[in-house]
Amino acid sequence: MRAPNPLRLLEGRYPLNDRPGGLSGLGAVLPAVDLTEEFTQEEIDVIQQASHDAGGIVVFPDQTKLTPAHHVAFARQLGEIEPHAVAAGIDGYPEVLEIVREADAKVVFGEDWHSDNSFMQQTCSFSILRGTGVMPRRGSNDTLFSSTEAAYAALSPHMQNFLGTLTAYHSANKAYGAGSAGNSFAAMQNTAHGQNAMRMRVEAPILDTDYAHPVVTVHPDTGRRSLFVSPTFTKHIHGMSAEESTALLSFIYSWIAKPQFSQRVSWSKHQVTMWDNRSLSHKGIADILDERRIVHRVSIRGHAPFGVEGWQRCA
Ligand SMILES: O=C(O)CCC(=O)C(=O)O
Ligand SMILES: [Fe+2]
Repeated sequence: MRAPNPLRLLEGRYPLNDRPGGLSGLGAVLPAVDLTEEFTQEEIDVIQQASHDAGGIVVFPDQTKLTPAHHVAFARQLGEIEPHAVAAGIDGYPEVLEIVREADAKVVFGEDWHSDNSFMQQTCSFSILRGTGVMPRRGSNDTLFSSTEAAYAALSPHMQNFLGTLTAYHSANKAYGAGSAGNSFAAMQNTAHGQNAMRMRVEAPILDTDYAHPVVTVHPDTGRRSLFVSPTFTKHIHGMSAEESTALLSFIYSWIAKPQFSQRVSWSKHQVTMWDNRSLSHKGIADILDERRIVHRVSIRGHAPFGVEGWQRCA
């Protein structure tokens, strides 16, 4: 029996990227964590706190022994798993979304900014993305993150107050529905050849329902405020004309995309990256398409996002 010492998980922790002029605090690497272990609640708390301290991005390198079963088991320790509502999981593990990008991919899953599952009523807290043994060379096809908390904090108090009064509709149909380009249901099935393509669920009732969420959300653990809209899933701002909504949303999208709020996460084989969708927006960069890339995602169900009015800290 090892002595209980949750802080052992932080041994050797280092910042993801101490870029001069950038958000040096965004992202931490935890080399001492082996995700095949079963953790105590205290240890899970330490990992979550490390994520909060790093603005929501934690990287676990060299998880060479991690199987889909371990991936699911670790995710379960963080909360209830939310299988993707439109795309089907892999055989034997419906909770695991396999994202295959062929070397000549025409369609890239998650290519534009978004927060995972913002189209659901209970959105996603953490996503845990595992790089498999099939990954392109380091520095290509990275995942780009933006701190929507830093983006909110940098707005003027007038704009912060105004946005805090608004709600916006999020829609799975916008991204995956029949009429949409790029990421659509049909197009996503072309992410890879034949049996490697993403498989869609036979039934996806989420395509028929949009949900309204606050434009400014409050993180239940940290109390930090965030901008919670995205070009992938947000349709329009409640109570505004189309012209007003489009103009305001495009301002927020370009604000969130500013480099000073961002962090680029490069991949190695068997690397796991966990991020907090309540603090960040992200996108898959497809810059050098000459090697295959296979990643597995498991996402944790969060809660219906809290707005600035009347939010409560979760117990
Ligand atoms: O492939 C990537 O880098 C990110 C894709 C994505 O948006 C996701 O896994 O949630
Ligand atoms: Fe995503």
